[in-house]
This record gives sequence, structure tokens and C-alpha cells, in this order.
Amino acid sequence: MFYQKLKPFPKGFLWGASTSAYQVEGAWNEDGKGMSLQDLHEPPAGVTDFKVASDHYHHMPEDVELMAKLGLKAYRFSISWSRVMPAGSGAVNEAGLAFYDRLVDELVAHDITPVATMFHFDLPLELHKQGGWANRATIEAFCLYAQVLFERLGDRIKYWLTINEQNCMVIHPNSMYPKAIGEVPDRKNLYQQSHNMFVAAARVTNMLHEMWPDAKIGPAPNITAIYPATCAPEDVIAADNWESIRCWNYLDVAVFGRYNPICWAYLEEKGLTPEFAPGDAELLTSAKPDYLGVNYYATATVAAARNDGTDCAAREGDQQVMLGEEGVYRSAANEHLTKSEYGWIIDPVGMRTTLRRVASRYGLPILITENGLGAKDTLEADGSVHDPYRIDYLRRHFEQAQLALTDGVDLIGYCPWSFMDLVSTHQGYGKRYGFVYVDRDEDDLRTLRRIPKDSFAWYRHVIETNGAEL
Ligand code: BGP
Repeated sequence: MFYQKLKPFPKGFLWGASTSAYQVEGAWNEDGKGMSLQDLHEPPAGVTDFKVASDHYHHMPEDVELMAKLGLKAYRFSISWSRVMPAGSGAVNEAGLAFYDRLVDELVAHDITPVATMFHFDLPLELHKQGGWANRATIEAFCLYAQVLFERLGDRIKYWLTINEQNCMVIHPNSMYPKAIGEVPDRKNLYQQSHNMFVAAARVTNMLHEMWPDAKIGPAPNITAIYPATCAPEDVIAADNWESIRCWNYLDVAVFGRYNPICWAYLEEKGLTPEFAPGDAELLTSAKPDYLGVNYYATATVAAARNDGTDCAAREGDQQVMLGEEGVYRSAANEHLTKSEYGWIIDPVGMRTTLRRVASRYGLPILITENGLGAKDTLEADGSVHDPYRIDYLRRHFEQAQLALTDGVDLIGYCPWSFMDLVSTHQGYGKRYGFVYVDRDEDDLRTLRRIPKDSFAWYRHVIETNGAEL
């Protein structure tokens, strides 16, 4: 459809940027912080771990100052559970909580809306030792942790996100589990973990609504439209299956309080159905998210499975990520799309499609909680960082966001990943996403100086004009 006129980005649009605690904070063992699973990472030689990261813990006021210079309206960050509750449950670490208290104060003082994720891959190690999310005691621990956050920060944080990329923790468990733990739990266990996460998210959603009726809360899964490789009906079914299993199930449970029927049938067929405790079904239906966080990076294209032992293969350019499932679907090439230097598909139009599908299914406001380009940026001798590829990437995605708005999607904000350079989930510090360059590399912490990239000036102008000039 050709529009005569595009809708402008609405007044109050939350132009933001994202980070997560373990990828940006550092100070992994300071001020009483407990260990999380992410602290066990032993990356291969030449790739950094998460111990210092961008040292945001010690640079926080300066970093918020830069957010203000960028003109951010919102900052989406995560709270480290084991910094606030070192054992995951029980005693509160006041010094750790004080960090978030100061961060939120700084943000509010600069008119930046805090958007806080409660759990972003960094499960407290003590909880992991007791069975992690597969143990229902972790649901109780999460509720205690949530209660502390809501009591202590709820007067100033009005946008909460429960769990980051719950679907990725099931499909790609190495997003949460470091190699050091040995074998990752089997899939039956992972789907039970996921079920317990649904229950935990529902409980804290209801808790927030009781404690702070003016606050909003929602999930933040990684959602993407799945394309069929061809218009062969079998490919269409495979795409539909995978979209239901990978994406819709996570939003269906969060919004409708019931499993997606296609996904449930798949779980039955594979012997993966989770156990419901008495009261779970009612609880899930009672919790109503106010908005949906959507992490969007790339669409996937799939074909019907062949079921001949070749359906599953490593993602090109990233051997750690397996795509396809034997007998369910296989990954297919999409000749219409290009890829980043890290092999990630670039598909701005796919983001519009994704947003339209989410809006049509759920009718809730959407906040893009992540989207961005990982690249090897270069610090020039004159101290500048030129990242025209990132500007181009974001511009093309912002254009599609505006088209999605014009299509009728209730898009309330856009938080690119990431505000500043940080440690990638498993590709170290060489893969940078930020508007702000951090002067360090994998092995050498150098000066940790913050240097706005070209994309910083560009994004500032976008925000200043409320997206009228992209
Ligand atoms: C998402 C995660 C983030 C982030 C991003 C980029 O899946 O929520 O934590 O890291 O992807 O991925 P990567 O760091 O692997 O490049």
C-alpha cells in the first residue's frame, strides 16, 4: 500500500537506548554482589569475559550525562538480581540496591524515563545450584526480589520488563548458561524452566499492579516474523509452526494466559510439556501486561523439514547458534536480504511485518526494547569513530517503524541496542553496538574513555526532531 502521508512519531515517543547489567556494569564482585551464571564465563583466548565490561558501575553519572546529551527520553537497562540479592533470595545487599537507586535518581533528574528489566540472562549462581528456574523455589525468590525492587524503586520506575528473551533461553540455552556449567539442561527441563518463568512473570505483574497502579509492566521476548522459503504450502506450514513455537507462544501465555495451541501440540509430540502446579492456569489468565517489549534483530526464513538428519545446522558466521530442528523445520536462505559482518540478517521491512503481526494479535502498545547493528568500529587517530553503516541500519529501521505506526501499530518507543559499547553475549568486545564508543578492547582495558560515535550526533538530531528528520 502506498500512503499519501505518513503518521508522525507521536508526541512523547520514547526515543531510548538499551543495555543489560552484566554486559555493561563490570564490578562483578564488588560491594557485596553475589555471583551470577554470567560470572562463570571463560571465553576462548582473545575474547573478554564480563568482569569489567564497560565499567558502567564506576562511570554511571558520566554515562547518564552522555544519555542526556544524546537527548534520550528513555533508558532501558537491567537490574542485576545477584547485586541486589546476592544469593538470589533472602538478604538484600543494600550497597547493590543503592547503585540502582542512584542510577534511577540520575535518570529522573535528567528527564529520562527509566525502563527496568528485572531479569536479563544473569541468574544468581546460588539459585542455579538449587536447580535454577526448573525449581519452583526460584519463582518465590523472583517474587521476593520483585517486591524489593517495587518497594524501593517503584516510586520512580514506571516501566518494568519482567524477563528478557525468555524464548532465547529455551531455544539457545547458551544465552544463559556458560560452558563452565557443563551440559546444559535437556529440553524438557528448559520448557519447565520457561513455564516457571511464565508463572513468576504473572505473579510479579499482578504484584506491581497492586502496589503501583500507575506503573506498567510487560515481557520482552525476541520476536520476529518467520518467512516461508517458497509459497509451497508445506513451507508455509513450517514457517507458521516455527513462528508459533519460537515467538507466539511467549506472547500468548503472557497476554492470553494460555499456551499457543500449535506450540502445545508440538510440546506434546516431543514429550516436552511442562508440569502445571495447581492454580497456575488461573494465575496465568489473571495477569495482564500493559505493553509488550519486542527485541527485534532479524527475520528467519524456513522451509519444510526433510527429516533426513540434515534439518539442523549452525548459523553461518556464528557456530554457536544452531538453526533448524530435525523433522520440524529447516533454515533457508533468503536472496532478498543482506547480512551484517557477523552473519546476522538485515531486514528493516521484516521489523514492520513483525510489529504489524504483534499489533494484530495482541492489540497492546509496543516498545521496541532492542534492535541494532553489531560491528567492528574503529577509533581513528583523531579520536573520532565513523559508523555510517550503523546510521544507515538504524535509519532504515526507523523508517519502517514510522510505516508501522502509519499501519496502525501502537508503537510507544524505540530503544536501540545499545546505548554504549558493551560485551556481546558470546562474541566479546570486538562486536560493538553502541552510540558511544568505549576505549577498551578484548584484553586491554586502555582508558575506558567514552567517545560519541557519528551515530550519536545523528540519533541526537532524530530525537530533537521527534523523528521528522531521519
Ligand atoms: C539479544 C540480547 C542482548 C544482546 C543482543 C545482541 O539477544 O538480549 O543481551 O547481547 O541480543 O546479541 P549479541 O551480543 O550476541 O551480538
